[in-house]
Amino acid sequence: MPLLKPSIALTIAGFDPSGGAGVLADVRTFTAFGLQACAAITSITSQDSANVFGVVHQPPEVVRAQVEPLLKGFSIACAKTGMLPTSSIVIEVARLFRETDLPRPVVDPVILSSSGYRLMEAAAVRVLVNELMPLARLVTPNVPEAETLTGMTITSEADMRRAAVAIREMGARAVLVKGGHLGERKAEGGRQKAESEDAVDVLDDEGRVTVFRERRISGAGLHGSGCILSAAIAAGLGKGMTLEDSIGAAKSFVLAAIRLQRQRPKM
Ligand code: PXL
Repeated sequence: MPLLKPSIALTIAGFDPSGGAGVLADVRTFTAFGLQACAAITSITSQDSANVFGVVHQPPEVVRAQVEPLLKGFSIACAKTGMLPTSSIVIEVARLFRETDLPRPVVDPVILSSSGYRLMEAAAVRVLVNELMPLARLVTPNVPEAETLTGMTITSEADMRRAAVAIREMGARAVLVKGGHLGERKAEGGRQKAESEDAVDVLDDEGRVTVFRERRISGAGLHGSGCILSAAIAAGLGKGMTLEDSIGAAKSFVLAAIRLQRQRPKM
């Protein structure tokens, strides 16, 4: 019987040597979903699972040079972008998606590391909005990223819905605002206790809104969970699943990763 050719998934993202985030997390996720993984690196970071110590961003032509041979040799079923640190890299990556038959990517707008290190230049955020967002199948900001993108303050599920609409109006076809950070803020503030028990993500897909609600795992913050989620969503799309089902499966996968991590000794 002929072997089925695996579908190929592409990530364009940063390199985190600890493996928690960035291309290593993406490749692991693609592989877990049964896809063959390809990766192009935008920045080499130096970090452990708690802190970022430094970054060396790649020139845009080096990013392009990594992707171009893949376009010739492979048929890519799905793609995601992660850390795109400079305006010139965002412009180059947008050109790649605009000018080739790469599938519309899942764009994870990585701005800050969980420890607060800036992973994207301020000017590059506007370029991402103008150049890459309109090409995306889905944009996946967490609450602080959605606040940066919109200039809004987000403190409730209603705010998340409004932010999703605002980001769609900037040109994104679909937006998933991830509410994990909202729960943390509320839990810290001790207000609205009942709502803080739930982790809420809001999907606005061309105006169709779906709310994903789960019990919040306190202190769940898994380094790289945003990377894993966006890679898993891209993987679902690459396997022909709907966006909604891809997000549902991706969320289950991230939850399993959080539970697994809790059983592991700290690095
Ligand atoms: O989790 C965001 C993220 C994405 N990509 C890379 C990172 C991080 C966080 O540290 O290092 C490469």
